[in-house]
Amino acid sequence: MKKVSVIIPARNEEVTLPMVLKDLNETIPKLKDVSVEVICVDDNSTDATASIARSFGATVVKNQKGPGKGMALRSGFEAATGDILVMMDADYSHRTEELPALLDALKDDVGLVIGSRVVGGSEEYTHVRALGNVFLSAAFGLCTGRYLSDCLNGYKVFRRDVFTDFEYTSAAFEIEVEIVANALRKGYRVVEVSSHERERAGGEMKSRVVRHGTRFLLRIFWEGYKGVKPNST
Ligand SMILES: Nc1nc2c(ncn2[C@@H]2O[C@H](COP(=O)(O)OP(=O)(O)O)[C@@H](O)[C@H]2O)c(=O)[nH]1
Ligand SMILES: [Mg+2]
Repeated sequence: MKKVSVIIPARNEEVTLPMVLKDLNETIPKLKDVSVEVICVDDNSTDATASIARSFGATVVKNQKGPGKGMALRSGFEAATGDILVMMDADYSHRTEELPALLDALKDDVGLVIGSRVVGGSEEYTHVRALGNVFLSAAFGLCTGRYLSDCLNGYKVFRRDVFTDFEYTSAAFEIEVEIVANALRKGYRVVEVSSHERERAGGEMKSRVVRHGTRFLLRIFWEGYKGVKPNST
């Protein structure tokens, strides 16, 4: 039986984390032929994030690497023991009921499944964020030759070796780009399935359009420069 690790990075998410974990605990029994562990990566939260995670039965991992979603995810991936890694946000924007479809799509030579908000829609998008996402996804396609509608979405499912076979360096949100590039380098097929993003249900958004948009773009250039053909690094 395959094991699935669900990794949720969470910094000061006491308002929304209970909703995510409640839904997840309802979805997990419906998943067929897999065992599941849930890992919440806390990051010096000053609120009840860690204790809430424990109260729902999740394992709490402390991110010791430094600030940022990328650092948090890398800490969580290192602690994960599953064959399949799932990453989703703690702000209730990703729907656990979509998880079966994302997991189903990870078959044959598919190594990474991305939930696409371009197909499923987003309540979180402002015009600026929507435009930025289109621009950055196009830039990823131009730099790597693999055109995806929503490579930046934080709802992803991938095979363990997409993480373990590489030395990750992303500190913040740009880890989204690094994961996709490494899946391509493994020679895996990358597919997208429809995903509908809800608006953050409470708490405070951590991403900033200009700062993180710039980091995304630099990372896209860097990954394109390194090349994404199998065995190119
Ligand atoms: N542990 C940890 N989680 C973070 C950090 N920065 C962002 N996150 C988490 O990453 C997820 C996405 O962040 P969010 O503010 O919703 O940005 P969005 O991607 O623009 O929607 C949330 O679950 C955040 O709590 C961080 O520095 N540490
Ligand atoms: Mg969010």
